[in-house]
Amino acid sequence: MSAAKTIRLTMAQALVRYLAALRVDTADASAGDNGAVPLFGGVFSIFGHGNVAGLGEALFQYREQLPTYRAHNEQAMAHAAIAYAKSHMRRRMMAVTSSIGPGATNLLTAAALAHVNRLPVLLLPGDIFVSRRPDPVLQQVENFQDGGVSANDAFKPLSRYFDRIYYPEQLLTALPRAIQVLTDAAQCGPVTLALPQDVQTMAYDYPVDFFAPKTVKFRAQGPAVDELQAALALLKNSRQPLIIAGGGVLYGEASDALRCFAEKHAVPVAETQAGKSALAWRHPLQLGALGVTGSPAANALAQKADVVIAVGTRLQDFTTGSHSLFGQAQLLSINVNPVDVLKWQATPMLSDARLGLAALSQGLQDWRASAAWHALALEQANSWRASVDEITGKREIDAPALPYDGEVIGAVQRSSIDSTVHDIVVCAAGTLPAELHKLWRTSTPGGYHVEYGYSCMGYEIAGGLGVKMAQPDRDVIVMVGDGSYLMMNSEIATSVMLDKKLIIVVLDNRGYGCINRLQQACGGAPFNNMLEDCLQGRHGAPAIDFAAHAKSLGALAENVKTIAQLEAALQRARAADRTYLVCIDTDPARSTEEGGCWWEVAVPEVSQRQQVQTARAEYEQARRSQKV
Ligand SMILES: Cc1ncc(C[n+]2csc(CCOP(=O)(O)OP(=O)(O)O)c2C)c(N)n1
Ligand SMILES: [Mg+2]
Repeated sequence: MSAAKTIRLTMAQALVRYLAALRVDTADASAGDNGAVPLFGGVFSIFGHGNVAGLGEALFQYREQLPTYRAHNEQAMAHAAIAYAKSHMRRRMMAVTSSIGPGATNLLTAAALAHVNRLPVLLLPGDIFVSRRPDPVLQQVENFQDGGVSANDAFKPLSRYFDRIYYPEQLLTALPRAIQVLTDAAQCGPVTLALPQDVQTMAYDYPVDFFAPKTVKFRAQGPAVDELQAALALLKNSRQPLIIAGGGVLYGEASDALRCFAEKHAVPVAETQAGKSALAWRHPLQLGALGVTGSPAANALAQKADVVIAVGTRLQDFTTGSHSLFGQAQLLSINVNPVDVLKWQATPMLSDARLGLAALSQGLQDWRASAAWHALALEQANSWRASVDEITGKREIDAPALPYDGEVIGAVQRSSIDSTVHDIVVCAAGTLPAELHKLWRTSTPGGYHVEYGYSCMGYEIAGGLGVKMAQPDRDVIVMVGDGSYLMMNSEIATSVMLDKKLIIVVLDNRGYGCINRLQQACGGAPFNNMLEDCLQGRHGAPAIDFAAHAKSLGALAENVKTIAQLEAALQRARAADRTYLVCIDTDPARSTEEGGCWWEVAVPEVSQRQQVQTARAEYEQARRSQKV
């Protein structure tokens, strides 16, 4: 037997060569060989010691096959990479590399974000020397109990797969496992490969075959026969069913299957934050958003439903109203993840969303929801659509009062003739996710991109960059509060540098408006949220000029006061050749009253404040409606 052909590469070179060789099949045959495109759209990198000499050299060598992008903050780079993958429905992704120490720990928040949202990202933090010869190196966290621990151990609870590459040969097993997790629907999430800086530079004779181009397959498995039978039995007895569409519907590319199921069986659909855009906003059975940020239509039917079909959802508290929303419903759960499928003591159906819905539909034959339920759903959906038009509609005269988020959303959507087809809105935290969940209208899967698993302030602009990199032909609209903007905005400069145009709409209400309202709803005094309620020195809080700030980063920008001015500014933003920011002053007190439901936030049991005591009593009362 002749020895396998080998090639001598450093560990870092082998890693990059392997990533660059991976392909994924896309429906688009014009994309290249058989419609296959690189699985990795590129690598975001900020160099420092721990990655510049080793991995940096390798990335330079393979820069034609695997482009390297530079940004300004490691967390933001990872946000962009995660958004890129989300926008590709998890079929394409990016890697992110950092130096050791602070560069690495800056990635931790993003790792958690990807973990919660089940989104793939490959994190490649530099690590301390395996030899330990120069210890302690600059930025090394020294653990006195365990010599093997570095700052990168903090990634362990935040990664779906973690490995530290102590020896170059280890890549032969670590990389296939990493890619498996990144491309597996059930396990999908962040993968961290910690790369000690000395090992990055060590050479090894790798088998040439290891780097042969491979096309990654995304498995989709249908339900087991017994689980399908149990699900059918439950549904056939149901008269008032409701579907919850979660992110799994989008990631499973099950939008058509969902629509066919809903139409054939007369079952209305409500959407979670991650699932919004699974069904077109104007579909007659589209009830809209569900839960704490839900529409009156969806929440009313959730309370009356006898069976809730939860498809591809984690059932987080915003969806279930902290377990208070589904009055008497039995849950049927269709999910690829064996943990998710167990939640709520559901009738479990471990299955891909598309295959699961198709199998159910076939087994149900001509079963339909009751005619009265169907009629109620159509009527409620229709009436909510009319309310959305009303809430977001054009005002005849610009009122002297400050506009609120719902009116801004309306203006943004009016600023394009085909907003529901062409735009992708990006958001994550603050007042806006609730408003957008209720009010944003989209007809295309992925037209709504709100990170509400981790709801991480600072995701918005960096995430928008990743979305634009994934969908360069769409208008990417980042809607962001002043608080989130100030937390992380530097990738505006990256969007200009990479010519990835964003339209950024900042809603400046002078503070953390949503938390201020939450604080008072819990009986608290307005304290430490709005700038005016914070400790201040001689100069008070500065009047922040968001347009000037964005301009200093290379964007075009303007500040406006009224909805009419906003509409005019958005026309300029749409026509602009680069990232364009429009900032509008908004009302911190107002939010859309229609819809919503209870959300459990613990209120102090004793307090000197009467308002807190009242809120506590209401809290205890509300908890009685929780299904435990
Ligand atoms: C990184 C991070 N820190 C803190 C929070 C808690 N939080 C959620 S929204 C919010 C305030 C957001 O302020 P802003 O962006 O101005 O939006 P607004 O509520 O005023 O509309 C805070 C502090 C968070 N979600 N993420
Ligand atoms: Mg604010």
